[in-house]
Amino acid sequence: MAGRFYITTPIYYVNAQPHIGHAYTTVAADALARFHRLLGEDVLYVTGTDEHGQKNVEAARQAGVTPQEHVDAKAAAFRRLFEQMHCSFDRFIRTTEAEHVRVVQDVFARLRDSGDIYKGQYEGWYCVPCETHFLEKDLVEGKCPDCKRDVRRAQTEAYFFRTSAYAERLLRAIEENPDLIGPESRRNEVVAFVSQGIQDACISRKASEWDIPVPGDPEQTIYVWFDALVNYLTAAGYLQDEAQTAKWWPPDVQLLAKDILVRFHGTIWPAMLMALGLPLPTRIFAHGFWLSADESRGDDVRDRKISKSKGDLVSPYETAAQLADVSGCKMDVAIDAVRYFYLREMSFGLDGVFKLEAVMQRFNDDLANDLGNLLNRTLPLVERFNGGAVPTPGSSAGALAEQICAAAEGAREALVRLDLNGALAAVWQLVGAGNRFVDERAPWDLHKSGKTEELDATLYDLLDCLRAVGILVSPFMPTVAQEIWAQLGIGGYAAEAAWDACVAGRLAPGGRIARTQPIFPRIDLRRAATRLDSRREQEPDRGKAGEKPMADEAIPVEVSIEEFARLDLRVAEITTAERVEGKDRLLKLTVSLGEETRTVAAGIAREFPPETLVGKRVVLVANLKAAKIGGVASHGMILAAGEQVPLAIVTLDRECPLGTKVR
Ligand code: ME8
Repeated sequence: MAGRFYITTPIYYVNAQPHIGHAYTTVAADALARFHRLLGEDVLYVTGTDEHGQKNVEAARQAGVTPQEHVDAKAAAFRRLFEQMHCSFDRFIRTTEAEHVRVVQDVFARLRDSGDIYKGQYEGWYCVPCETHFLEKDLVEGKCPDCKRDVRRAQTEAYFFRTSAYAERLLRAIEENPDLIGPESRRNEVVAFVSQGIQDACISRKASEWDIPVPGDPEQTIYVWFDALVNYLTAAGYLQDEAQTAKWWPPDVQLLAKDILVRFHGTIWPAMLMALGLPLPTRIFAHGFWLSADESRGDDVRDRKISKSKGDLVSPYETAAQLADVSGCKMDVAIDAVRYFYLREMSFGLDGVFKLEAVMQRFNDDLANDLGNLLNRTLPLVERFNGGAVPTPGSSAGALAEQICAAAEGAREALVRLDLNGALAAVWQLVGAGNRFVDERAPWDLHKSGKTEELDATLYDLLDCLRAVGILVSPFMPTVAQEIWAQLGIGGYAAEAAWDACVAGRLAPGGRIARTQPIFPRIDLRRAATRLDSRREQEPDRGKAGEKPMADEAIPVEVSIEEFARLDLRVAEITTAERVEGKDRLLKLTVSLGEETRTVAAGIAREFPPETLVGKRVVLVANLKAAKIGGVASHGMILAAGEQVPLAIVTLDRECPLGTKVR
């Protein structure tokens, strides 16, 4: 009997906009989940959102909504993105769900009863943005070792989890199960971290309105990380349904990136499970980071990973929209192409660099020239030489049987090892073999010389190969797989086929193909570059950059308060201002929002000499889509009065902290 497969992603903080990094882990998990469904396994694939923590209270206050309204909207944005990215999660878990809150409190109470959680004095350092406590020795040059920001002294009564008691057992478990933590380089980091001696983890803090109360102690709430890690148990039915828990626990694969491996998923998490007497996950795998193109050099990649402040890299959906725009393919196909790019471009486990140009290049090379080409060559041949019907194979068919088996076997082995791009490489070997087969067999010559049986066998083999390719690509590109099957005239769903059907000869003869438009129209890369540039310029910062004033009719007569609230206006200080060569209206400004610094282009150079602007407190539209203006990558817009010509910069009439919301 086929087994079961439980796979998780991290649950994401709702204080960021969902971006490529979140989509990457969730798409990777989706491909693995879909693969295991094809193996006939019962799959539980869980993703979701991490919604407690004081930052949400602050963000909600600034947005003028309740914390619950705030996290509801943010969680919906994550869920929407993952659905748009064709992720077939079985459960979207949110830490504010009542059931989860109860499980967290029960787990806490159990561990306190067993003595694994105790009350003590906490003395150390606290990083507010990371919501993490650190010991003196963990700080890097006196700053937070994770985000490198200032930390503050913290001394308070708190609950501790006895992580230290599990260090030896954890090291033994890692040694005995080399697969437990991967890849190897990351496993070594965990071993080094645990071997140097781990401290007990502080897992509570002074009560706050938005976090989960410590059961029986109104003075304390549970630390967000403890709460978040328990999600994996909640989703498996732990302390809710014994049969469910027995079925799903432990997870087969837990995916995350390297940022949250060593301390959390590699140490506290397995120690918590040991303390609860539960089996450890089979594999915890930390992949690398997506980096933005201009930041890919150097050793320390941590703080250069792609994050919410990085303009057009933020939205995977936008990447797909751009791809659909320049290629003319369907949006669903573009989304699959972005999924393909993510999983093919980056070796699972290493860092990768994101460039839209590279997405377009792969679209042309792998999807249009290889896969699309095989389909687009085969179908017209079947129309021309066999009236659009799947021929009867005859005894000489099966010439691609070995290649089909090799691809299915290679991809299966790779996917079991979590080598997603290795699996795609194996499938593309088959696509390449199919294309070579067309050239070698030259069906047009077989037709000319009247070799009907050979011609039929050739056409059948090609169609049958495409059928198998459809199944093999379906974990990565589910819509494309279905398009391929539809064009081959196969009923049913590629994604619901069986992996075992990836053997030659399973295509029923006699069916009719149904050729439509090419799935992947080739992109003219030169024209695409121009088109993308103009698309970027058309979008934000109209007027102020002085390049494209907004048409009057585009200004709605009325906006609702909700529409207005979508604007994120913030107090900012101009820290540098310089002219842009060759652009007499443009200034390149650096503005500080307190914790964050942005570059902004503003079309105000004629009216406002740069030296008069430095030190001015202004109002920044902080959530304006990033755009390249006159060669400057601009992340926001400062407000100024005046239609075509800026007459005055909007400033503040008294002091207030940088980053304060303007309403
Ligand atoms: O850490 N490249 O949430 P988070 C690749 N709530 N993956 C990236 C990435 C990038 N540039 N940026 C983010 C948290 N990720 C906690 C997790 S789990 C019990 C609690 C992905 O929103 C990657 O999976 O900061 C990373 O581990 C995760 O998002 C961090 O998400």
